[in-house]
Amino acid sequence: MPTKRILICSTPVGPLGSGVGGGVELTLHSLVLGLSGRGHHVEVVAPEGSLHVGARVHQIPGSYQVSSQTESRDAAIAMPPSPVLGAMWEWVRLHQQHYDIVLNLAYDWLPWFLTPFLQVPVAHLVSMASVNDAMDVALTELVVARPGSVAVHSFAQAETFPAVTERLRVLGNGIAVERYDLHATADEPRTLGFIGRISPEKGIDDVFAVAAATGLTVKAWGLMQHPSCWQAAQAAFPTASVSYEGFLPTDELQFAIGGCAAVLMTPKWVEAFGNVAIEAMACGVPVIAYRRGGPAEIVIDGETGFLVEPDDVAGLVDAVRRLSEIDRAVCRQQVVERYSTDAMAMRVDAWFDDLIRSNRRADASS
Ligand code: HBI
Repeated sequence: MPTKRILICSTPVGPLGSGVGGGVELTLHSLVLGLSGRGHHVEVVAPEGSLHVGARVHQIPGSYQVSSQTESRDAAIAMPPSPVLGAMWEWVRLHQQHYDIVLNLAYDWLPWFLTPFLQVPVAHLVSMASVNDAMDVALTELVVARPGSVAVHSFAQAETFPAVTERLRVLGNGIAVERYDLHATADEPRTLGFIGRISPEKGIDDVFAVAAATGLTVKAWGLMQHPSCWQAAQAAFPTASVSYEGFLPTDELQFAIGGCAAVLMTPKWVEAFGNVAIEAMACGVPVIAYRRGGPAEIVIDGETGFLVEPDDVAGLVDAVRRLSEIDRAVCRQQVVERYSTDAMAMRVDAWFDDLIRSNRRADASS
């Protein structure tokens, strides 16, 4: 296939660089790097105020979308006045003839609904597990209208959409491994790490429980999205030594986490993938994670960390005690082989080729 003109549409919950977009920001950066690295021309559409991401960013004004995962399952689809999401897809409609394919990273009803209205092929990389009934219906209708147009990061995530599990392409994810350095040994005294938005679904209370049970200090990095979660965990585990280290951009984060003895992942929801796991492993840091969601497909139990039965805090503590069994260089090697930007871009490019071909067949027969 010749080089492609690719337009990537970002999340409408906030500008790139704000951290509100969570893993999607890292995914977008990685895709810009990996797809450009394959010779394609890549541009981005994102809310105004977005940082430069190594490609031209078309900055669109408008009101941010509410985060889907904070909505209840039965919540109706809501759009704010002058929605940035609507303006972003109006921009796509007006400029679609300049692109071979559009990649949507927004976890939102509008782009899923609009896809059959557009001439340009639209590929959707879904960034979260199922969180809302109306969205699940829209996803099913999209997969029927445009077979092959929807991909996810993990099999566990696909299984949360039971109506279409088998029709979702599983792509994993990728990071710029060269931006991370191997820390061959952990700092002394040993510390544990937690990386993620401080939010109910991330299970920060279990992290406090591990700190209290092991007597180790845990350093926590991420957007303090719900301070009440943090305060409740502090109150529940007053002896736990957990320090909030703030939200760091990728380059600073890798220096901060590299010295950790392990990173804890204690999700209470089905984590679609777990970029944090591959970022930690890229630094040689083993991951101790609940056997739940994406991290369970990334961590090789006993080799790159440990998988623990969900919500089993005692199991997390046992795993901390076994960390000397892990070779930190193996953690990084796994990322180089399976989760680099090149490896992910190759999987995404093959997906685009299939989608462009099937769209051409559909156009020819219509
Ligand atoms: N909510 N409405 C909406 N749209 C998104 O694109 C979105 C979101 N919540 C969280 C989110 N994206 C990302 O932080 C996660 O998918 C990683």
